[in-house]
Amino acid sequence: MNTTALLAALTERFSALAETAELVRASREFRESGFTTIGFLAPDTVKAAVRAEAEALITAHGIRRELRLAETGHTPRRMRNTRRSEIHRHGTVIPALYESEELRHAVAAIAGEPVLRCPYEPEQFVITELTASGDTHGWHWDDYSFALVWVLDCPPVEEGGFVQYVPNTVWNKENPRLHSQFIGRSIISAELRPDDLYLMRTDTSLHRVYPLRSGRRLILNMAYAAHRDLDKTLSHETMDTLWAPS
Ligand SMILES: O=C(O)CCC(=O)C(=O)O
Ligand SMILES: [Fe+2]
Repeated sequence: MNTTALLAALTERFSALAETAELVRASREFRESGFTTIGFLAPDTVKAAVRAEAEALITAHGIRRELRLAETGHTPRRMRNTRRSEIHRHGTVIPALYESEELRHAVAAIAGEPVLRCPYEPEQFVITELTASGDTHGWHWDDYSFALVWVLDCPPVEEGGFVQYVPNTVWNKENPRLHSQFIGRSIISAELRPDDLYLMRTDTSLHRVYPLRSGRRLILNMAYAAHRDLDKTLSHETMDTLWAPS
């Protein structure tokens, strides 16, 4: 299927979704907890095309990262990534989906507010692969309000790779006080399966991927902004460090 046909399949799915119980449930869950799984948002044809492109890109342009980031309390990143610039240069489906206004409108219906393209290009989308025991995307917040994550491959929950989050927390980059965020708050864990999508309020949810014990995990993260993000002066240290060419 070419990109135009894939976008048409998405449009068809979105028009069938309006006001369905699934959409209403997801929207309520997202507003209550800052997280919801929304695998119903895309048809299998679109998911298969995203997976095929992500697999090809991570194989050809994946870079291994092993570092700790001071801005998030020295939490680890152990992963392989393909950055936005490579995806944009060598991909077709993923950049076209990111540009899709209809996709943003569908996400906005769940978020309950307008969903905008991320104004800082390097943060718009990234492919992340965890392959080795101990691989993780450690505790952090993101700069922008929303992440739409396409789960392309994921081991069973007993092997790790599920997502954990603590909603309604605030990121102070100069002094993240990571451990203090957990005191008196609950960590919520969500099981993910291949072909899931999830939406997270990533600027105010401290989140991580539970370290892998075995197996493999592959995701595409599409980041989106809210209007409030455009008024903030955001710095981009974690992303600049994380996605720097090496
Ligand atoms: O891999 C995931 O599920 C989360 C990814 C993430 O938090 C990020 O890319 O900022
Ligand atoms: Fe994140």
